[in-house]
Amino acid sequence: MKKLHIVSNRLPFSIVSEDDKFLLKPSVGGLATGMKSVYKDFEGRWIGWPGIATDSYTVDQFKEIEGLLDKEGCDTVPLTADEVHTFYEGFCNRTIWPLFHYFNQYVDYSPEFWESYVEVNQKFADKTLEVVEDGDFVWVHDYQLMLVPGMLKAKRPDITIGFFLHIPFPSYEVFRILPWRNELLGGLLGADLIGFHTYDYERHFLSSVRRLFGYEISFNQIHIDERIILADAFPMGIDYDKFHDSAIKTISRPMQEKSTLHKELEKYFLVSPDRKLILSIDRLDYSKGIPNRLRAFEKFLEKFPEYRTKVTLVMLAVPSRNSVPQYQRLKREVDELVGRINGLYGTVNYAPVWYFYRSMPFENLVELYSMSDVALLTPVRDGMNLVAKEYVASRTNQTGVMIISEMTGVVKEMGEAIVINPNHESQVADAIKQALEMPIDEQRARMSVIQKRLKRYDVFKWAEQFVSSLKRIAQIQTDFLAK
Ligand code: GDG
Repeated sequence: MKKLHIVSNRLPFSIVSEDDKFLLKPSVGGLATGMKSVYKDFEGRWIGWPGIATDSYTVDQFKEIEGLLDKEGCDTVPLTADEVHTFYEGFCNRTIWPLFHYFNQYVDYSPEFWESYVEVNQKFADKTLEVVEDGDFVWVHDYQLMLVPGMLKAKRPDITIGFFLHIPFPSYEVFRILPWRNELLGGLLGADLIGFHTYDYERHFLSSVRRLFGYEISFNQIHIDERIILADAFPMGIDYDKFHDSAIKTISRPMQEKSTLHKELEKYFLVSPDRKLILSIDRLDYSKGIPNRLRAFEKFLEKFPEYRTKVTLVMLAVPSRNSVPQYQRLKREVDELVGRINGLYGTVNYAPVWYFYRSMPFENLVELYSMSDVALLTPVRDGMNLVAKEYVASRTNQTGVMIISEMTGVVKEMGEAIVINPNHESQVADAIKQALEMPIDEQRARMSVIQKRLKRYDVFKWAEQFVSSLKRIAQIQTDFLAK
């Protein structure tokens, strides 16, 4: 049987140590959920980094960790602390991430970051080559591993390789800025199927291929000598039922069994029945547009004073990439803005912004989703934005209003939401008012349409469709060579 292997920067487990023993904690993220449904069915392996630097452990300890992962079907790519710094924090998060999110001014062009990216990608490719057998399928994920498809194809032209990019692919005028643009593109073209969240990203990618390499492209197929490569859009979904069912459970739980957060939220509404909550959840990342969101909320309170003391913005910002200077600066900026707004409009029993700088357990996340009247998501760039989909899935009575940035991938599936330009403060302020005043019938009409769409195309469907396209391209390739 042909197997399907997954290659991603992180394995779907994190390592925890308890009483001198190591334990594996399964990840609950969207990728882990979607891939589990795929790689178990195809008896493949998952190749990736376990999230810890080898230098922090003894050889025996690391062997023990590898052994535990092996039992779970995972093959470990070990990285040293230095590699984590130059590859992951370096080229991935200080070069590709800002460039692909249109933050040109943040891009670090250090050649040592690039060299490390090549070396580490080679490590991932080598580990994968140890695992693959004749005719197998390999699915490589995301911007950390863009060279891996090319490295695999060079050694094993017989395997079928898929690649999925979770972040935007920028327009050619931005992509061309990168000194190593040809190498990255060449790496991607080692894949037989290249997937993006949206058709726009696919179009940007094809335009870069055409302009940098001049290959023949017909519709979404690239022809290179004897090879046919397919580019396509696969908007990633979520585990819809998991969010929906958890929200139902959360709401129907008796008061004494509710979490502290839930009780606090209920108290907030008790003070005055016309109080409203606006929710925002993201990693603390400059692409997520958190400062502009806060400024727009401040504008809203300034423009519509009747809402002061009645509306609270609950803002969960999950710590992320703290070692990168731009993230440290962003943290200071957000702290300052929250302080300013609360200082200006707060009263003894009212804080305009509830700011949590931490991550929360899944249960609390669902409580926030299901108890907030409005979701306000204003990324200045975002490949997809799964939070938006999770909010929708958690609205069990179909009320709630989504305000979503036009710069996200998810907006393409949310035409019924209130769509805003995240840089237009007064437009966002007006959108908040519109959302808060939207009649219940209209909320339900809009929400139920989005819900149906997201339920139909969930993360399992997404994975299934990618894999069936991968099989299809393998067949097209075989037929083409047989002609
Ligand atoms: C990248 C792309 C693309 C957040 N806070 C907590 C928590 N989360 C979970 C959410 C959601 C996930 O993290 C965030 O996903 P996003 O899609 O919103 O954003 P990125 O992390 O930037 O993801 C993005 C995605 O890849 C998939 O392709 O959509 O565009 O940038 O699932 O629920 N989970 C828990 N506690 C938290 O505090 N448990």
